[in-house]
Amino acid sequence: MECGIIGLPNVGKSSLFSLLSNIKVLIKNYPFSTITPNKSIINVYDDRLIKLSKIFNFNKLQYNYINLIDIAGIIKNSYKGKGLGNMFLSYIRNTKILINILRFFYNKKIININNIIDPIYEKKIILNELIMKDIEIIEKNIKIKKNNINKLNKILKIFKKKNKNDIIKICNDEKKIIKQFNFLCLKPIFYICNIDKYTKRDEILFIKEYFNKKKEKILFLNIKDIRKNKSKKKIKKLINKIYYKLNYNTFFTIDNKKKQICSWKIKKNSYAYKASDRIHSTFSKRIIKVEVINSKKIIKNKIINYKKFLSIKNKYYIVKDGDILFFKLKK
Ligand SMILES: Nc1nc2c(ncn2[C@@H]2O[C@H](COP(=O)(O)OP(=O)(O)OP(=O)(O)O)[C@@H](O)[C@H]2O)c(=O)[nH]1
Ligand SMILES: [Mg+2]
Repeated sequence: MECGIIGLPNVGKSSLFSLLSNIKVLIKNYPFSTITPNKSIINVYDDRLIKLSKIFNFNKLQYNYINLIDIAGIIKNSYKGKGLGNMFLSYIRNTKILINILRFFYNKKIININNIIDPIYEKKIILNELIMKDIEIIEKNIKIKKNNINKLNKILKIFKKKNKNDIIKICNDEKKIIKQFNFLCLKPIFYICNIDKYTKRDEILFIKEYFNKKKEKILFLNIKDIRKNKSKKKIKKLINKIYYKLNYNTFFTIDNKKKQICSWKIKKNSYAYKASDRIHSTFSKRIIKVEVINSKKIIKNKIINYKKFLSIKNKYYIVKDGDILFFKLKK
């Protein structure tokens, strides 16, 4: 699974999942209503795809998608087995990216296991659980391993200080050693504050500033309200927003024979050879060059015969969002 929704119990994780996936799931006003995770594939609507298909008169379109999993609530000491125990952690380990929902709605009828409304506090609880689980793994390895003990001890010391920037730094320095661990706290997290009509503007600004200072991504959503006034257009927009917050870019490929356009997602700022790997795992070894035109140019000028506008780049070309790529490969 690629993207996990995490957070304290009863904060609206399943509500967001249901909104994005259009699947009915158990949404109840009690903690731990989700036990078995909900999973779904979410199509990422892209109007460039429609516009391109009209210009080229193609009829086969392939949208991008996000593989989403809605995971059980985490509480203090979950890493030791409290609440629903450790189960959720193995699901998190199999994700690449996390959305952490933070409660910022005041409705007193909805059980709040914290008794206070404080997104920063919630963020810290979750991050702490992830770090604690990582610490447990490092300690286990120190016990059973003979190699790299000194380095592992050094890493452990930094993890115990629980400063995420320092953790990221040591992990960058010791890439080779830490690779095997797939640490939970290193997964990119994007935060969603679930607000309601009682959440005040200045509170939102305060939280926004806090996250901005830390260079962390945050979005404020009234999930309940969006669910009530379900507008397809709004939901499509929201999925798009989340897609870009998750640090993806889109590139397109064209198959003239099949009359097909495909969209592909890649991490922002990826090289062309990485993009070619998305199509087939042997491509990155065979790529010689890539021909590029951005879809914006085609759409703006309604260019059907794009061939003379293609620019030739090498395999280290950094793919831009909306690029149409033609990979030239060694036989
Ligand atoms: N007032 C208000 N209630 C909400 C909002 N979002 C969710 N709820 C309510 O909060 C309760 C919990 O919602 P869920 O989506 O099940 O929360 P969850 O995080 O998946 O909970 P667990 O699976 O138990 O961890 C439900 O009664 C929802 O209707 C919101 O934005 N405002
Ligand atoms: Mg749930």
